[in-house]
Amino acid sequence: MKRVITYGTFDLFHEGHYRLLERAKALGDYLIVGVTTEAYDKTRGKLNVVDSLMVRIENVKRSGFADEVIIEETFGQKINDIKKYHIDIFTVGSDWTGTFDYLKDYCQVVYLERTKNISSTMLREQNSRIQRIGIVGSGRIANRFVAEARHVSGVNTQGVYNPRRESAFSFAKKWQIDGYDELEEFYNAIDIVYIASPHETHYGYIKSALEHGKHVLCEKPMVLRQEQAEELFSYAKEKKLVLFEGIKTAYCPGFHKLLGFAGSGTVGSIRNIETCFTKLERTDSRELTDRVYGGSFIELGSYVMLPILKLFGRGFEDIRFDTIRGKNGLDIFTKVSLKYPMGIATATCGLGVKSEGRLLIAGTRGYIVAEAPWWKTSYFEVHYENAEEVEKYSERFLGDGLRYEISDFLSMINGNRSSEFKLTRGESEALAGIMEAFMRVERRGSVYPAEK
Ligand code: C2G
Repeated sequence: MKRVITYGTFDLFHEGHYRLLERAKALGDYLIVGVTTEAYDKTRGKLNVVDSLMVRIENVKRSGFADEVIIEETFGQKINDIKKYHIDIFTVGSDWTGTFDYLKDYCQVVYLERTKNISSTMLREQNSRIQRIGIVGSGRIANRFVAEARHVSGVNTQGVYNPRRESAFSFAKKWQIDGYDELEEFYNAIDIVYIASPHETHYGYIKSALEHGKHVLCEKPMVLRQEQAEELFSYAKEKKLVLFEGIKTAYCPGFHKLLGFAGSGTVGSIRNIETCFTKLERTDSRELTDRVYGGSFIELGSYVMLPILKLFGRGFEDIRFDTIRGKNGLDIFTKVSLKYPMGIATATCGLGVKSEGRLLIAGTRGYIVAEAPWWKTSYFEVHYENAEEVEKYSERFLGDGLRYEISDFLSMINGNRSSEFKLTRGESEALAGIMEAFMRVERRGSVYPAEK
C-alpha cells in the first residue's frame, strides 16, 4: 500500500486545492493531508488566512480524497510525519518546486503542477472572496510580487500583460500563469490589477484598469503629477474601486510600530527628520540611463519622503532639491530639504553615491534611529540624553515585504478600511506633487512628462 502525504492551509477552499488533492490521492492508496494551524501560518509568514482551522479541515474532508487529516503545527514537522506515518510519497503544488527537495532523503517528492486558473464560474458558485490578480509589466519587481503574493491567502496570480509578447510569455511560463499581449483579453481573465510597468505608463494603465472596473495596486511612484493623482483617486472613488500606491514600507508592521512611538511623544516634539536610501546601480541600468524617468529621486524618493509626510504632514513651507548629476545629467544623488513651521527634514537618496541608509527622528526629549535598511523596518532604537538609556524594539519583516501591501489591498477590497491610514490618498497625492516639483526643477520642463 502506497502512502502519500500533502500539506496546505486550504483557506477559502478552491479548485486549485481540489485538483491538488485529487491528484495527490491518485499517486497512491492512502492519502494523509496536513492542514496548517493559524499559529504555524503566522510563523511561516502566510497572511490573511480567513477560514478557521475547523472550517479548513472540514473542506478538506468534504473533498472526499483524504483518508486521514492531521494538523501541521511547526516547521520541521514534515520529516517526523514522514517517518511516523511510513510515507512513500510527499507531494505539494509546483509553486513550491525545489523547496521540499530536502525530504528526498526520506521519501519520494512529487511536485504536482499548480492550477493556473481559478475559474470565475467556480468563484461565483461559491461566492468566494478569492481575487484573481493580473500583473501589468514583467520586470524585476513583478517577479518579486508573484513570489510574495503566494504568501497571501485569498489571491491567485492569474495572468500577466505586457505589450511585448515575448516578455509576457516568458514571464508567464516561469511563474505558471497566463500571458497576454491584448489588454481586453487580460482584463476579462482577472479581478484586480497590479501595475509594475515603467513609471510613465502608470497613469494610462491605472485609468484603463479603473475603466474596466478593476481595483488597482500601482507601484511607486504612482504618477509624477499631482493633478493626475487627484484625478485618478476621484475616478476610483466614483467607480467604488480601490486605488492603492504600493510603497512597501508604508504597509510593513515595523514601520508602523516606529511611527507609533514617534507619534506618541516618546522623544518629545519632533523637530528634525533625516532619511536616507542609497542603492548603487550599474551605470547602464534603466535607472541611470532613462533621461526623463530615471535618476535617484524618481526611483527612491517615495521611500525617503514617506516618514517625513507621515510625521510632519503635507504642510511644508519650503522644499529644495540639491543634486549631484552623472555624465548624462541624471541625478545620481539627491538631497531634498523641507522646512515646516515646527521642524526641518532632509531626505537623501542615491543610485551612484553610497551612504548610510538610516532614518533618524529627533525630538525635544530624545531621538529614534532605525539603521539600514530602515525601509524594511525590523529594528529601531530610542535614545535619550542619558546615553545609557536606550530602548530597543524589533518586529518581523517577512520576505521581500510586498505581502503586507498585498494583504492590506485585499482587506480594503473586502470592505475593511482599517489599513487606509497607512498611506492615505492625500499622502499619495502629495508624493505625486513632490515628484512633479522635482521634475520641474531637474528636468527643466523641456522633458516634462507629457499627458498620457
Ligand atoms: N495549489 C495549487 N494550485 C493553486 C493553489 C494552490 O495546486 N492555484 C496547491 C498548493 O501548491 C498546495 C495546496 O494546493 O500544494 C494547498 O495550497 P495552500 O492552501 O495555499 O497551502 P500552501 O501555503 O501551499 O502550503 O506546509 C504547508 C505547505 O508548505 C503548503
